[in-house]
Amino acid sequence: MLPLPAPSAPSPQPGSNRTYTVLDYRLEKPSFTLRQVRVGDETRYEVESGDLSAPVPPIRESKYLSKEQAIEIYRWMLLNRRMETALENLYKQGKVVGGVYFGLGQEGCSCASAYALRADEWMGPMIRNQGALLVRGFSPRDIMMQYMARSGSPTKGRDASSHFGDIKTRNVVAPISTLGDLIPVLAGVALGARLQGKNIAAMTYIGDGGQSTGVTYEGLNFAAVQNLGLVLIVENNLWGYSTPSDMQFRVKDLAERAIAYGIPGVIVDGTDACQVYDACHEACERARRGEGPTLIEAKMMRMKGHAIHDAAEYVPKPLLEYWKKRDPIARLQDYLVNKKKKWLTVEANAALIADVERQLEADRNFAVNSPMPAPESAAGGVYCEAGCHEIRPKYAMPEDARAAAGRNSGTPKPSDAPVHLK
Ligand SMILES: Cc1ncc(C[n+]2csc(CCOP(=O)(O)OP(=O)(O)O)c2C)c(N)n1
Ligand SMILES: [Mg+2]
Repeated sequence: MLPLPAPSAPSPQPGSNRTYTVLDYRLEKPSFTLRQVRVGDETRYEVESGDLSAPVPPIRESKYLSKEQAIEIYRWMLLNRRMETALENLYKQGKVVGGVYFGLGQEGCSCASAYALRADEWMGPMIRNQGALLVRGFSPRDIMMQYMARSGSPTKGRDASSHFGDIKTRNVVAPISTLGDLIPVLAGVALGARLQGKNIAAMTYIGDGGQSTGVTYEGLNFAAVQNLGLVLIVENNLWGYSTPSDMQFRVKDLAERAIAYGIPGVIVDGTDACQVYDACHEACERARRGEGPTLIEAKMMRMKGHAIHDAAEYVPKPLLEYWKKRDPIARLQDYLVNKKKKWLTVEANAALIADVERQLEADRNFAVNSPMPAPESAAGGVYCEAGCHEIRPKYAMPEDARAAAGRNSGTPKPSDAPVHLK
């Protein structure tokens, strides 16, 4: 097993002055307070204080992204947005089985974070991270078939919405609805890789609401003490269902929580894909060096209700208007085409958008015209069939098994379990 590196967070001596830093990539720091009001029988919110007319900040220059990479992220974000618009229409046509969850306003966070992972690394997305699924190699047709419970969907019509992954080729752990449970799972993935002799980044997401769960603490603390390469993105989109974040936690920034775990905490503007990428890239590099987890708080706004059934009447309209001006796709487009970079000509941008629409149209047609599962297949895939859970080491044989192989013709004994888990 690789030696455990020393924890990188500062450990002050008793009596010394404690100073901690939380890296903040943002170029603006929006701060609003909300007031709860009753309208008839309903609870709503109004903006009590904060500058709603603040100018939109520029995109922060990326330290790492090349022209090609920045354009590729922009394309994923467009595909993410257009696919969700298509899903909304499919729902309204009665073709979706169950609900639809949107990541509107969060595409930069989903796509740029997933883009920081290498193909051999792992991620566990949540419901709003459909952009991350696209970056990991699922196609819009997979996701649309899934929502319509078609037989060709990743779960072959067994589950609607987002409960699917791919542990064989795309290294995606299926989302777990119980908020926070993905965190120890991804910590375990990083541990598993390390036992096989490799430090990898294992990325997952949690919302501002979900981060309050006990399992979030347990999973992240475990990753911290074991120096596991977990990259936890706390998507602070200001709402957990209809509860504003002020009513969920007392800390100013959720990244402050990293201090108590003894790990780095970073804040980014979640509507700026370049900031998201840079913070995730640095966290992944840290993971690959075996230095442990990073908590990245991405601040943005959930621009729709919790799911399609929720009209989000409780959200103050001026706040929506404020964040609408910070649309992650419009900002990145402006950065690439008009303002700073001029990396895309107007014509090249139009061609890229047309190409995304063409792909989406083809995938939508494919998904809509694909069959529902055959009724007689309903009981299939419920129980484990021979070989369906064969789990092979992905990176190498575990160190102890390798040692055991040297000793006794390749068959590890139960007593060869990794030392530190005994
Ligand atoms: C442990 C647990 N408690 C409650 C729920 C029900 N639930 C599902 S989503 C949600 C709100 C989540 O808010 P947040 O974490 O901020 O994520 P967002 O929807 O804003 O992306 C709740 C309470 C759950 N799935 N799991
Ligand atoms: Mg939230």
